[in-house]
Amino acid sequence: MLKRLFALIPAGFTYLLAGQALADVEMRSSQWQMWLQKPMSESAVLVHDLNLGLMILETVIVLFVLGLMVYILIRFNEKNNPVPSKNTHNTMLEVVWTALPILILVVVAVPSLKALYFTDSNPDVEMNIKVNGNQWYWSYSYPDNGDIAFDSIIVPDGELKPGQPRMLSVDNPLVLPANTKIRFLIASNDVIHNFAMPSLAIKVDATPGRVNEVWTEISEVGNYYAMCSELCGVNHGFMPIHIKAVSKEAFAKWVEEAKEKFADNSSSDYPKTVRLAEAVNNAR
Ligand SMILES: [Cu+2]
Repeated sequence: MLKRLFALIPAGFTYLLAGQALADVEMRSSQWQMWLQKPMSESAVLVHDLNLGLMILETVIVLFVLGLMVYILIRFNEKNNPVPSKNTHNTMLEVVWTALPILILVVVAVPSLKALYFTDSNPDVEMNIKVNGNQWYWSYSYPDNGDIAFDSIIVPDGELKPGQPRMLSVDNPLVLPANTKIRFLIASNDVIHNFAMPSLAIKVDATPGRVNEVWTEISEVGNYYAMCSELCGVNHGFMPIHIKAVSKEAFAKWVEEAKEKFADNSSSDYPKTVRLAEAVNNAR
């Protein structure tokens, strides 16, 4: 009995380590996570650093205001200050408490606008991806790679394979080359959806009738998970986004396979209504 228990220990460690490794490699939230996902693109690093800087600044301001309030409560209460001052104005103080917040906002605006312009568009992109939101799945197409087009539909709970995270896995992930500048052109076929990927600092509305743009350069090969981030109807929670970042060579190989696999899909908004209805019913 004891021997069998001991035999289980290495298996347990392997399980724990595998779980840990999965949490590190797979870009999704982990249990008790208190901070952002690890930034995996230049834009994400910029946004991450901006967030950290702002948090520090905000903490200093909150502590300063709290300190002032505590001081006023103690120093100027009725017991400690029985005869109140009759002063109502102090020009110097008023100038300072108007000018200082303006100055802080100007200081904050500089890195904010820098990050905003950097993440918005990049003239040197190497390839484009069209992203289309649908109720309730995503369609992707590759205009620069033989116009491959396919739908990406959630894997229902009963059909999950080992290693596929629940509610985040899809039948056809968005395969992308890592270390490549990619532009996403994002639109919708019905209502407003939102194409998001926390570890790449992407969150862009997919709006019917207009094309929104964002770019990225994924820094590492791996699986990246997210979900539609705009409440878009009853199955909003069942349209995950799975980006599978691969090496440039593996991507070139995948493109050749995908051209055959998705040969019947004439356009990106080709609706596989029957498959979708099944998937949605099973996921519920
Ligand atoms: Cu949606």
